[in-house]
Amino acid sequence: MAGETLPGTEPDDRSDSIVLHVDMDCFYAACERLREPELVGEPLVVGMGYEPGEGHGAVATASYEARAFGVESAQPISQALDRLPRLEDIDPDDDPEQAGYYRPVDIDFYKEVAADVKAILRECADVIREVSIDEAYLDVTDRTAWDFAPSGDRTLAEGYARYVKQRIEREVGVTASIGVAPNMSTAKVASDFDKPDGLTVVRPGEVREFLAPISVHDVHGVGPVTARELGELGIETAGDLADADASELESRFGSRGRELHERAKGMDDREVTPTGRPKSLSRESAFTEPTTEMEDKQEVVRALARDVADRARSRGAMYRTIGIKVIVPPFESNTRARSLPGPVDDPDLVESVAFDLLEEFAETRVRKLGVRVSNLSFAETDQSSLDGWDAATEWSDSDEMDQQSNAGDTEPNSERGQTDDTTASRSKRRGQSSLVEFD
Ligand code: TTP
Ligand code: MG
Repeated sequence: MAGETLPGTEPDDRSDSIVLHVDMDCFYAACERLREPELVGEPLVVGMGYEPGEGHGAVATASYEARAFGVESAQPISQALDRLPRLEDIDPDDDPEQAGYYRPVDIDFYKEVAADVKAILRECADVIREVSIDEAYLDVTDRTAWDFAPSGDRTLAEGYARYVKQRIEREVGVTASIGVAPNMSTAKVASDFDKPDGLTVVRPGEVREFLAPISVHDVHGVGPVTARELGELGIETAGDLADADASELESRFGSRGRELHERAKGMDDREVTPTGRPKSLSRESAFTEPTTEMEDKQEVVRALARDVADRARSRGAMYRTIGIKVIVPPFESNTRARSLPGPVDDPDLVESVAFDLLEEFAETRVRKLGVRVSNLSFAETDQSSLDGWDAATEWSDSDEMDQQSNAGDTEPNSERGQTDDTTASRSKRRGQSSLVEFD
């Protein structure tokens, strides 16, 4: 994106980004507890390749109560059984408090639960990047702010994260730990900071201080070998790494050395991008100062429309829905979209539909504008393998921009715009179901 500044705008400065990293707590065990509530609060081990009554397999996850007995992920079940005997195996005289429950992995059920969680996450964020069955990054920059809430010492971002967390717990019945930070790698460390059921917020000015005490093992990109080599240099924590001499690190570790140094300082300008094939293509741009001038708005929308249409063409994507997003200060997000009778590849049409939709905002003071094409179809047919993770195709069959605009009543800081198309954008075609790109 560097060097692509649009007229009248400046590229987004991401130091004010708000990224959530959501990681479910002892996820497989939490799923088992959903259908067997008597397991809540008990030591519980979920085993891969495990069969009831047998001793083979490996620990996929252990509840926090089982972890207290020394049971860990990837441990052989036989070793876990030494530390935490199975309830049905103990003698009647033995203390049942010193025994636990064992269950085999049921991945299909866990994917269903994950799909429910991710449907909520999609409603709560403009962009979501799922990284595994129980983990995702959310970009919520346009949904909330780093400002403090009027009543107290919490940021609006913290309140928003709390809302996301509560929705997951209330609607699905499992708990998540969430890290909130201005970038992905810090958010990841933050979600792990206070597990389970944690919420850790690292404000933009606090990143370096927050990271300083963590072990280099937990710095993104540091594996066991690098950690050992760093240890030999007396570098044990992210703070040590941040204070180390960058050129020395570079001579020892090559260009990675500089990268690790930056990560340790909390510098990470990666954008949250969705995984796999996009379900829509979009681009947005912020004005240096909010403006009411229609000419300025049109100029930006024209450039955005051209960019989006070019990208669709270069990816071989046809679109059936064209939409705009209008952010009114401070964070009121309005989306409008119109569907066409069939898929097209027509840059002029993107511009003219976007202009039409913009008319409604002729008098409005706007801070940011976006253009999106969605309801994509691709020239080649079966792209499902590009989706990576299976569940990605399960948890969204509707257009993200529409979802945003029709989001639930309790969503804070987001004005629900009306689209003039909601049903036509519901696409269930495999391979175009889940992913959205807003860059
Ligand atoms: P994690 O998020 O690493 O673990 P977790 O959710 O069980 O526990 P935590 O509260 O610490 O986040 O992994 C998510 C799920 O992936 C986990 O429930 C089981 C599965 N998994 C495996 O099958 N094998 C493994 O080695 C690990 C680490 C996880
Ligand atoms: Mg987890």
